[in-house]
Amino acid sequence: MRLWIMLGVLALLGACGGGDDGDNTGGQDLLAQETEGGDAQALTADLTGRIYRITLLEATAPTKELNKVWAKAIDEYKLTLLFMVQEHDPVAGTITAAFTTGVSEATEADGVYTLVKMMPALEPVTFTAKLTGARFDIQGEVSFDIHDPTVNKPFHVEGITGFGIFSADGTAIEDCQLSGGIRETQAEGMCATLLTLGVVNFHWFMNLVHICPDWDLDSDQTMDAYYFQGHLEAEERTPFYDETITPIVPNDNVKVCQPHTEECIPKVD
Ligand SMILES: [Ca+2]
Repeated sequence: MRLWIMLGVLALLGACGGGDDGDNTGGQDLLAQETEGGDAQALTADLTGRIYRITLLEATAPTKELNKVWAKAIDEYKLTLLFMVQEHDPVAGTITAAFTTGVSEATEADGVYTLVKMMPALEPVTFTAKLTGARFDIQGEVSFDIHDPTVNKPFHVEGITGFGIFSADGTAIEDCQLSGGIRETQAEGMCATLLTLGVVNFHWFMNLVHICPDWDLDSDQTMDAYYFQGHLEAEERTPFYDETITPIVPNDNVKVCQPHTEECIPKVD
């Protein structure tokens, strides 16, 4: 199960009324959480060089309906998202970290998947975070590229803000809250392989299910991006990490859709 299939399922669920309505307010909800979550535990570990694989990804907007599908893909190592701490400066209270989409090699026996190796599939994006105890706050806004074999290009998530909390021993990220946006123009040229529809233009699909841009990323009073919000957990998997960049093998079937630039029609209740 790939990410875009999951997003497709998400959209379908939303279209069928199975999800919450996602009363989005841009990054305001997250900023409120950031303000409240100040009681970080102590951090006793040096984080430099540690690699974390995301083991839980749960959307809180626009719907929660997809989280079980994500859990399965992560469990099977088909969805590999990685945080890497490149430098931890306990005196300055900062970390320099990187994010990338990776690919995993795993074995399966009786339905149980065992990781063999992980490799980055895209050049990691580096960001800095302020460290308060075991809590890190991403400084400014960052952009991540996420890719898997079911899309024709990485989808670019920008305007990302958020925070997370390491376990005291540094072997896990116990909670991380993130939000960001995907521009409508990115979706217009994106072909995605959806579980029920095959290869379709993602913008066409979003319009089909009346999910319209709900975030004004460039503050020009016109909605231009889809707002996503969620939280994740991660565990350290440093011994299984290979720094060799291993691009995801393109799926030729994903390249056949046409651009779709029609205007989104919001759903009328
Ligand atoms: Ca705008």
